[in-house]
Amino acid sequence: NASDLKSVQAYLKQNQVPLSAEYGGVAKGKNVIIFHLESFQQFLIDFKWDGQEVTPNLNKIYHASDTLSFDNFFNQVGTGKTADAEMMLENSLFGLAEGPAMVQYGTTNTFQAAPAIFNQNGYTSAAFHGDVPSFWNRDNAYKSWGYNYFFSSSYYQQKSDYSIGYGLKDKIFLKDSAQYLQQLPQPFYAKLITVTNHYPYLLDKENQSIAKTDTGDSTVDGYVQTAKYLDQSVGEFMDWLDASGLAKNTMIVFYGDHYGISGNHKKAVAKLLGKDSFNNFDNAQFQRVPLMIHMPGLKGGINHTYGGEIDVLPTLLNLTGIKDTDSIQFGQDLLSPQRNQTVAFRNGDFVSPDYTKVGSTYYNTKSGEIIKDPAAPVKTTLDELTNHVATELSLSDSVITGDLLRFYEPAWFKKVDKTKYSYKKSKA
Ligand code: GP9
Ligand code: MN
Repeated sequence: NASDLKSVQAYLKQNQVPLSAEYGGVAKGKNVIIFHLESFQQFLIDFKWDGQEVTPNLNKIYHASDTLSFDNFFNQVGTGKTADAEMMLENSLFGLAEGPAMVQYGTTNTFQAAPAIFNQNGYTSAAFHGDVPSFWNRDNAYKSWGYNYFFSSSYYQQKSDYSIGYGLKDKIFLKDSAQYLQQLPQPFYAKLITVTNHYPYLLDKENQSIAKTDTGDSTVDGYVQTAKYLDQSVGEFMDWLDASGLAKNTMIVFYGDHYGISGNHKKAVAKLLGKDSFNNFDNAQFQRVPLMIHMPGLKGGINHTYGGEIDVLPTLLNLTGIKDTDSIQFGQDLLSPQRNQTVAFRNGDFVSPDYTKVGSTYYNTKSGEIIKDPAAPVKTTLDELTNHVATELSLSDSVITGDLLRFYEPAWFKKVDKTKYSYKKSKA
C-alpha cells in the first residue's frame, strides 16, 4: 500500500547520488536506439578463434573514441532472462527472484517506463523483435510501458529458412526493421531485440563463417558461430544507419542481456578461456556483458565503473537531458562520480571493486582470493554490502508485487492509458 511506497522513497532518497554534470544533456534531442545483443558476454570482445576476431564490428565500436564502453558492467537477470533485462533497462526495477515479472505483472501494473518517459518528452517509441508478440507477454507489457509501436513477427516476411530458434535470423530481422525505423517520426526511442545468438547456438551452414570451438561441449562450441553472425548483422545495420543519414543524429546503446554460457559448463569455459580452472568466483566475473554507448561527437573511452543493467535508464535520461526528479528507479547514473559501485545479482550475490560475494563465500575482487576470518572492519563492510543488496532487491520487489507506482504521480509523468495502444498489423 501507499506506506510501502514511503519506505521505498526514503531508501532511494538516502541512496541518491548527483547525476553526471559532464555528460548531462549531451544527447538531447538525439534519436536513441537500444540494441539488444542476445546472450552476448563481455569475454567475446576482442576474443580470437580460428585465426580471426569473433566480433570485429563490435570490437571496432568498443574501441572507438566516440563510444563509452563499460568493462565492469554486469547482467543482473534472474530466471526471466531477456524479460528481466528488459524490465531493468526500461524501468530500473529488478526482475523477480522467481518467475518473470514482465509476465506476472506486465499487463496489470502501473509503470513509469522509458518508452512512455521518452514519448512524453517528444519521442516516438518503438520496439522491434522477430518473435511472436506474446513471448514474455511483451504485447501487454509494452502497452503498460507506453510503446507507441511494437513490430513483431507479423510485420516481417516469413519463409521457412528465415527463422531459427526463437525467431527471425538477425540479418533478415534488422534489414526489414530498418525499413520501419526510417519511417518513424524523429526523435525516436527504438529497441531492436536480436535472437539468433541464443542457446543452443545453432546456425545453418551457409551462415557459418568461423569454425566451432573445440571444447567438446555441444551447447558451447556453436557460440562463436552465432556470435559472429550477430556481429555481422551489427556491421550491416551500422552501414545502413550511416547510409540512411540517421547515424549523425542517433545515440546507439549496445548491451548484452545476460550470460550466453551458464556457469554449469565449467570445464568447457575453462578451456575456452585458456584457464586451468573455473570456480564460483570466476563465474561471478564471467557475468560481465557489454554496455557500449556510441554517438558521433561523444567523449568516449573505456569506463571502469562497476555497474549493471539496473543503472542504464537513469544514465540514458541524464544523457538526453530528460528530467525525472525523484523517480522510483533503483539504478544510478553510470557516469556519476559518486555512484555506489556495488552490483547486486538477483540471488543476493554481488560484485564490487573490492569484494565479491558468492553464496556464503566472500572473495577479494582484484585477486580472487577467498576472504577467511576477515578483520572486524572488513567483516563490517561485508555485512553492510550484503544488507545493502538484500534491501535494494526486496524494496524493488515490493514496488512490483505491491504495484506501488499506482500511488505515485510525479509532476513529470502522465499515467499511461493502456487502452490507447494496439500493435496489431492492420490487414494490408
Ligand atoms: C524470445 C527471446 C527469448 O523472444 O527474447 O530470449 P531469452 O529470454 O530466452 O534469453
Ligand atoms: Mn536473452
